[in-house]
Amino acid sequence: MKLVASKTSPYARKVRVLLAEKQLACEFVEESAWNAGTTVPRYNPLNKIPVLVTDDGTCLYDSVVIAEYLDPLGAPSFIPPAGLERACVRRDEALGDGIADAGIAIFLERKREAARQDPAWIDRQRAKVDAGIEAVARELGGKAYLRGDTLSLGDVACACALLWLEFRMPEIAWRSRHAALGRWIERLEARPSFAATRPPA
Ligand SMILES: N[C@@H](CCC(=O)N[C@@H](CS)C(=O)NCC(=O)O)C(=O)O
Repeated sequence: MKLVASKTSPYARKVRVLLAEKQLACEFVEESAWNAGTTVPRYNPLNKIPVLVTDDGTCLYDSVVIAEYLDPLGAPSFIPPAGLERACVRRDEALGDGIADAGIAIFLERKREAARQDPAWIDRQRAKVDAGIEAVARELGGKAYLRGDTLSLGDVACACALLWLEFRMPEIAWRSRHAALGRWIERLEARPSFAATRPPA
């Protein structure tokens, strides 16, 4: 299989961490939907990465669907099999992805020329980012991981989103307000899967 993705996308990093944790062989095809002449629409009509192309040529998007497909392909499992535990992990994943969505909306708005930027839109997205970070901190509490002692897909998604914020919007400085989140993310960053998927400087 191959993964069509950029090295900076938080959604792609979530998938790349899963691939690395499960030691699944996967070719990395570096692409961005924003490149002139991008090939991403060949794989995803929505022109978004990541896309996982299976060995029989099936294109899977988005990252939530890719995670669903990858989880049973190798140990350890990052998604509980059923019930409220599974729903909570998927909810935590949605929280992480939602923080990334709001952060990226701000990042893109700020790329527009200053006179065309909408401060009210930026504030609206920033409120989601801030409330999302607070929710991750609340969910973690004093635990090792969001769901207790076991690393789950929710931790991976939230960590990828928070690390993306640090990479693109360092002024948010969430670590300075949330020491427990800082310790949690340091443990995650020490894992080879996170170390191998750091965005380029
Ligand atoms: N919900 C999607 C989000 C994917 C997404 O927005 N990817 C960004 C890169 S970080 C992208 O390709 N954007 C191109 C665009 O919006 O045109 C997922 O989880 O895969």
